Amino acid sequence: MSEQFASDTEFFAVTHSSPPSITPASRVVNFPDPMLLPEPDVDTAAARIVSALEASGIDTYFGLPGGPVIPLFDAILRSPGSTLIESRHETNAAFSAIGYWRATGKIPVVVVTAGPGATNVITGVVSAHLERVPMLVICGDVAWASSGGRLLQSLGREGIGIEDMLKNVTRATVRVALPRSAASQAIAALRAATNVENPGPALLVVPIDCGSSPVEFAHQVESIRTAITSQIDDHVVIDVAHMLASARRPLIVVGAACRPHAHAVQRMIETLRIPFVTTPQAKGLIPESHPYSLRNFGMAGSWWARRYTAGDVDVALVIGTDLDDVSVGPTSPIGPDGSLIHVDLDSTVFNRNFPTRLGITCDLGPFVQRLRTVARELNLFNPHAASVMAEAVKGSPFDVEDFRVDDSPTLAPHRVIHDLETAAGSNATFITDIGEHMLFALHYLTAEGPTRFAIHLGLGSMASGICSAIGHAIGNRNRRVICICGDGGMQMAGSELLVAAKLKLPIVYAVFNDARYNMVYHGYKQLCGNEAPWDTPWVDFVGWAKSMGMPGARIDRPGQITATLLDELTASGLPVVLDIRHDAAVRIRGAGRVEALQHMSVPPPSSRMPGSMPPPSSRSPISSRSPLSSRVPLSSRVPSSARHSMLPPPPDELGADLLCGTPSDLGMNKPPSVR
Ligand SMILES: Cc1ncc(C[n+]2csc(CCOP(=O)(O)OP(=O)(O)O)c2C)c(N)n1
Ligand SMILES: [Mg+2]
Repeated sequence: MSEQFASDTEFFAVTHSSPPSITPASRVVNFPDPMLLPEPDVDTAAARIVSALEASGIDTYFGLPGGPVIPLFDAILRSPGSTLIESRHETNAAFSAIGYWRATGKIPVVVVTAGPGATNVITGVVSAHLERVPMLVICGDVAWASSGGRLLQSLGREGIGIEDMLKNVTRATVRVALPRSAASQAIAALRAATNVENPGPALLVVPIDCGSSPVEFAHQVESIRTAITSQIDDHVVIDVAHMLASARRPLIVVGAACRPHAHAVQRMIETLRIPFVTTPQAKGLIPESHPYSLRNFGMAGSWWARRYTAGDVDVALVIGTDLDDVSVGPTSPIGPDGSLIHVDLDSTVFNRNFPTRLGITCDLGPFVQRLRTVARELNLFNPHAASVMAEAVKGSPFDVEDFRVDDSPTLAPHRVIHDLETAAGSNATFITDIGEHMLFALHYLTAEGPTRFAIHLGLGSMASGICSAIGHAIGNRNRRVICICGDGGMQMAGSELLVAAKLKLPIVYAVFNDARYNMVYHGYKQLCGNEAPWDTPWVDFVGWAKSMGMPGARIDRPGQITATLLDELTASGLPVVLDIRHDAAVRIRGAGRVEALQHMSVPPPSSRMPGSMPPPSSRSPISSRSPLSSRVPLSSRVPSSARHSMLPPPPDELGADLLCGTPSDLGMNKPPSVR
């Protein structure tokens, strides 16, 4: 068992004879005793693993078979409670698994074979790691124990060394060494993946000789997880409530880690009466039509968010995001002399791209609930924020205000988004892939709840959305799933549509077809002043869909995508491909990937240099588990000279795109057309 797991001290193992001394709390997860499980038909170690996982709530496996992993696939196929989704590529399996988890909250298992199966899955595992998606990754392996010779596809130390390869991106790496311990080890890996403080992928390697061995005896172990008790220091919460209530221009930044607590965050915002933005990955977490919503911040951020943050926010409460470049975009969530309060379970996100005035390490749900309660009890709310916000939202939040009625014959991408949104109906979930098309989805879609929008910007890998859409559709068959993607992504992962067809998932794939890597095209032109086509011949995606037995339609006019069209196309229950010939020259001003890369291509400002940070005593994050040692007023803890905004660029570059915009556009109600 890996060191990572061995050092994990929050789990307690007790025998049946000694009842647990720990009081189970609401977050306690019980893992089964492998010995108490019903005997599977074939009691190989692999079958015991599958039985143990089934008893832990695992019902869906994503993967691709191969020789060394065959005992596991056999066990899954024989298990009545387990469903196997066979993907066309291992990383796509992991992306689909991420989507399944997002749609259901159920832990997925990804099963791959030794050698290329394991190396292929890595991108998807990294994505799950960065998005903190709990996931068990099972790799079959050759019979390494009999080694000393040379074996094709060996994942062991003398071969590929998969444990070393994945150690940075997994919560545990566990190799089954004894058939009788296999089920316990699988549960150990699952436990590490579902660690509530740091969820993510965990690796279980099952060599074929272990997996196929009969198991007559297994250890009797019962595990009980202790609850996390996030003891929030009330003095901290009261300080935060006062700061927000008395701020001149306050802001709440809602990140993706707030997803399980969306309702509590909304109620806290309503009590404090403070405008909020969501990061791209949190888009829709609180309905974007909410009266305090400035819509999404960061990449392709709304003009409401950009206008509001252009005015030097003096107190920002940032919850559940690392404030990376795509979460923030061209305007800073905090003004030069403002106070940034950062709340996260992971304290390593504090004081990175922006100086943190106060870092609070805690469970987000209890924190926002406590903040709301304190604000209500003390009757604290911000009386000015609504009028400050009213100024920022006088103009349109959209880059092209009248995008819904843009009848340009060349078919503007923003018009496509409107047509899709209207045709899809209020029950749809939109998932976007990675590329220029995602900027239009982020900017122009209005997401009305936490299940209405998904983007996988942890890694930002092409194909992530295309495959995640499959997991979403498996997880909730009552929702219409629309995937916005590019022709490049489709060429990379389009074969996964065969999986959706096999499962009869009527996902609508809206392919923004421009016969090129449009995001790279614009980026190269903007960064290097040069043009390269990065193109492919025009692919006829309707014909391509037809060749795989799926319906499709060519879209080249505004208003062509309607509810009737989508109903007709999805009537067969198969996935549908829309080949959308849009105008690839249309951009959203500023706030894109290209602008972020431009800012990264120059040395960081001097304030970012070592030595310019605030002294450690004044910038140490405060853990909710270690009460504040001093009661120094928060406003005096960080010298104002040290509270520069480090990223993004200075206000004079606000939202300006070299090609199509200037800061003076900021105050305009109707930004000029970008064409
Ligand atoms: C796996 C992977 N390879 C490369 C990239 C870099 N990249 C980002 S967007 C993009 C172009 C995507 O093209 P397409 O799917 O056609 O979308 P478009 O930008 O044209 O809308 C590329 C190559 C990436 N993000 N992921
Ligand atoms: Mg393209």
